[in-house]
Amino acid sequence: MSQLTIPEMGSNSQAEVIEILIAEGDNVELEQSTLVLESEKATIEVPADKAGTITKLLVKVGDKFNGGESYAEIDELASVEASPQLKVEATPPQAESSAPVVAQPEPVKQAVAVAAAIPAQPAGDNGNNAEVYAGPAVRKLARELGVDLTQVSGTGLKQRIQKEDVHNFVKQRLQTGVATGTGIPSVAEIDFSLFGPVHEEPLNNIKRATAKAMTIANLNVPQVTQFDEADITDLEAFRAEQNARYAKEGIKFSIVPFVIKALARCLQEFPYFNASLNPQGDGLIVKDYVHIGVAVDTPKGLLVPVLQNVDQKSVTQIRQELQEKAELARASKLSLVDMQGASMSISSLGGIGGTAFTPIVNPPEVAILGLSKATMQPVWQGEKFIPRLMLPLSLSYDHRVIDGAEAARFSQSLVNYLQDLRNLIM
Ligand code: CAO
Repeated sequence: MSQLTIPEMGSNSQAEVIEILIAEGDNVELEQSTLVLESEKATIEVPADKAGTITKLLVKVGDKFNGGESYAEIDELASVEASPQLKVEATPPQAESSAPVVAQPEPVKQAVAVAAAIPAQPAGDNGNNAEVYAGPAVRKLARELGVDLTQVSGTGLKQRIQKEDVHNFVKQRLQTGVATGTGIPSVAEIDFSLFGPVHEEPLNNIKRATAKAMTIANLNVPQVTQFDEADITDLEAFRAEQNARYAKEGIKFSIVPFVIKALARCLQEFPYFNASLNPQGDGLIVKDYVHIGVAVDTPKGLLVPVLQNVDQKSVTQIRQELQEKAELARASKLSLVDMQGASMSISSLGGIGGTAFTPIVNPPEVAILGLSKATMQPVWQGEKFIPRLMLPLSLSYDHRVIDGAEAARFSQSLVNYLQDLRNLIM
């Protein structure tokens, strides 16, 4: 039994296996590409130095080689051994027709010349694409774009697949997707003047930014809304007391500052609500601060100033800050810094009306709380219905980060604090 070996690379740096093009049981020809290695400087295709049937793979993706190591056992059909010739392309990949220009150690430079001179050899992707003719740069591009090379027609010599072929394939797929409704189709353009008089108004900057942010949010975040109700009858009585107490100073508390305070406590209890997905989507950035954004309806559109460190502030301080920030928002005087860094946001439509709604999570936040109008409801108390003031809560959350059960628990915890504010000091 013989072994396939990695040719000497003449370099001190290691190369990592990024693709295995053969499988056990495959018949390989001399010079057929078997592995793709990636070093700091180049992507390298390793040709078979013997022909035969692969009996055992000794390699896996991620393994690192210096050159000279065995990577497969082979039952040889032919005894003629070829001197190993690496096919190398520089990173970033160069055009298929031009030789790479990065500085390479001597043996590799020779191999580049050989690779540029010979026509492309058949090479497969994980054993599935045995008849695909493509160089490493094209394969790399296909991997990055998620293209299955067996579906791409090559326009190069001997149907070799070029980079342009991959780009054209992607372009065509996108167009086909739109035509068949499998992509994101744009809304049909309609000439409304056919139906009656119309006029056009431009969107201001705030509305345009909101439109963009909402599209990004809806396309990226799989969201669910959990509905709940909090009995705020006692909170309302307390609020009325405070309003009477501060009436001379012209200070008035709405429900919102109390909800912000209770929400801050929930964020501490449920840290994944105070988190963001990392850019790779494989981890969470959990925040130790508690900042809450509050959506403010302004004549120019929606703005969301952020109240910082609300966990460390009293309801009185939160009320004061909310009033100031809402005034700044309505006067178009908020700075960008005033609107950044929220842990999560609140959108209150309670002053207007409605029984519930589905607020849209504003990524990278993972949740948003909607408040609707509190109304007197008959609530069953074991023996009879009694009138209670019920506040509707609509909690939208990013289902990639938060499970439904966790959201229900978060919502119930908020209900608990709002029903009895004393829980906040426990
Ligand atoms: N139930 C019943 N009444 C409510 C209430 C609720 N949930 N929320 C507020 N109210 C009452 C207030 O107590 C106040 O009544 P009084 O004048 O009799 O005291 C009145 O409604 C108006 O309140 P407000 O809306 O001016 O003040 P607020 O503190 O409740 O809210 C703010 C502040 C900034 C959140 C609010 O002014 C605002 O802009 N809301 C709109 C937010 C928005 O557009 N959201 C949609 C974004 S898209 O998701």
